[in-house]
Amino acid sequence: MERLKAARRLIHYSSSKFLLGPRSNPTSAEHPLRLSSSGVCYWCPYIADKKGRFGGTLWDPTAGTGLGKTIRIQNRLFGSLAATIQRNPSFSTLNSDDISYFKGVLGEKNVIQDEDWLLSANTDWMRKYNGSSKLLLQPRRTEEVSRVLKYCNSRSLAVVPQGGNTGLVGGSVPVFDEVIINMASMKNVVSFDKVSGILVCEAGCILENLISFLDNQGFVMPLDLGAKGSCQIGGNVSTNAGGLRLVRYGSLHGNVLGIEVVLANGDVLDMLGTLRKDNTGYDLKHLFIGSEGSLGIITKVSILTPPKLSSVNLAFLACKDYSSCQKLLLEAKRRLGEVLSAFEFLDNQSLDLVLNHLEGVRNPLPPSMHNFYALIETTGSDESYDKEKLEAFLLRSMEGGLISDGVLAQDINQASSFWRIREGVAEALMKAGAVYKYDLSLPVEKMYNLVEEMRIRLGDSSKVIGYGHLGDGNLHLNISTPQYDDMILAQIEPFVYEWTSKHRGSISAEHGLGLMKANKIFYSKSRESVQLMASIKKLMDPNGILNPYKVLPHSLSYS
Ligand code: FAD
Ligand code: 2HG
Ligand code: ZN
Repeated sequence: MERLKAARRLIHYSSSKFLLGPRSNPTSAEHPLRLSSSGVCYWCPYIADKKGRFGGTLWDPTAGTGLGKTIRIQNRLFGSLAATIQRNPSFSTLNSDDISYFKGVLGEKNVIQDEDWLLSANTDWMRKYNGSSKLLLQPRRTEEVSRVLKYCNSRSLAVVPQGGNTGLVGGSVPVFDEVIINMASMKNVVSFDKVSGILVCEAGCILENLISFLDNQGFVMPLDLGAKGSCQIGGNVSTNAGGLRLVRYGSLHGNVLGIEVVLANGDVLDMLGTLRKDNTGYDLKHLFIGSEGSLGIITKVSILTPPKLSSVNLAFLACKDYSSCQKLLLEAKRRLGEVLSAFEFLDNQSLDLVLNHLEGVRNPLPPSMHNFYALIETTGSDESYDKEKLEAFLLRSMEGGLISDGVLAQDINQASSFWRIREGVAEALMKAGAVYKYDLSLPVEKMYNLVEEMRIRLGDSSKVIGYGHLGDGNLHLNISTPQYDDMILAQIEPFVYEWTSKHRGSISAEHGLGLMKANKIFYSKSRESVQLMASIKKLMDPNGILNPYKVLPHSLSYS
């Protein structure tokens, strides 16, 4: 009887069709870092003041700027397990001549020393990582990036390339006093070819602006993620961001046709090709895709964009257990095939978190105990065919017991509200308290075992939630606690990395290694591979000025 009601609900919801433009962005991940007079950030759960008091633990923003000083990795600041990193003693410290030089190249107003601005740029989206840079530069042209890097290299001044600063592994902020090179001013679309769908743009273009631009041209961006309101295409390419549509369009290694990049010594590498096929030697652009600013600064990108298709449908579904989610994915791949454009999942603990912490979000399903939820999106060119296909799939899955309940969005507002649930989990976690974040690639059939094992390990001390891009085998395991606690961290790590490694997974599916996982790389890569990476880094950036302490293990980075 219940199943019958649910089936009726699905049909009822799907009775009027809708076309989706780019989604509105209620979840803009912009992190304004506005502090109220009480020192409470409007966005974050932590207390902060300008002197850098975070989470009640004094953090001295001036610490570590001198030669040989050490700094505690901020994500572990809250406990005694704090790892320490030494500032690379071969780096110089900024002086007034440097500032004058930068002003000469960039103009006075693009050389930023404003304290509030720097406080924000020194702090990552999660407010876990805090650097102490005294300088932020905003180049407007490739040539300016080139002159700045050439100079920094000659002076051994370390730099951090920064896009929208939405990264989740501490890669986009300085560790010590590195100069921040922020790409926000390079935000022009260079060209768009309506025949081939090839977009060429500067690295600082905000993803959401590109999505809107393409929508007006009748095309779509092959990449979409919850941080689209703030993240930049240069940051996306540098992290090889995955997101919500990878299951359909594949990774940026496939969609990016070319890049322009400035090397540590200031040389500009023009690889801004717009060809789909080009087998002339090593395809060097791939080195930079996912290199997290450690090999060069990406200044332009050329990307292949598919035409916008007229029919988009989105279903929000409940499943009784993880095994049903898995089977549903398999069925969706088999039966929706060419129209499937997203397959995301979240557990009921993730949904609860969103409902409890985000305003205006509601569960589209009647209150009932479901353990898992899936979002299935289709994108195709034939409305009636696509709808028929999806409905047949949903009814069949419901009859087969894979779906316990579900709704199909009937207009763009409903679709946005469904997406808001999924995209809002990261934001809800921030509001809930401290969070330990793990971004793992695992065999789909094993994936949720880790969440369950973690729950057993941690007992009632924390909330363990699992969600992510099921269609890509990517689990976002998050552990939410009232505050950071070393005892809890010691229960999580290295267990989570060992478990992942044992199942031949990846300890970073899509967020990168940044500072958080630089020393963990061996869980997913062989010694020989890491050694080769270190040799490439040495060759391309002999002074190690580009995003130091990130990506590669510290034992190899500045030897
Ligand atoms: P930043 O955070 O500024 O930088 C990230 C890294 O790239 C740093 O190492 C930085 O040094 C380097 N970098 C930035 N710009 C350049 C450049 N021009 N040249 C060279 N190096 C550069 N990630 C996903 O993969 N999938 C998701 O679904 C996803 N969802 C998210 C949702 C939310 C709410 C948030 C906050 C984050 C999410 N992320 C996701 C993580 C993050 O948004 C992505 O990693 C994004 O690609 C980072 O872009 P950015 O411009 O903010 O880069
Ligand atoms: C997402 O898919 C992001 O929502 C963030 O990659 C994941 O918060 C996370 O762990
Ligand atoms: Zn993700």
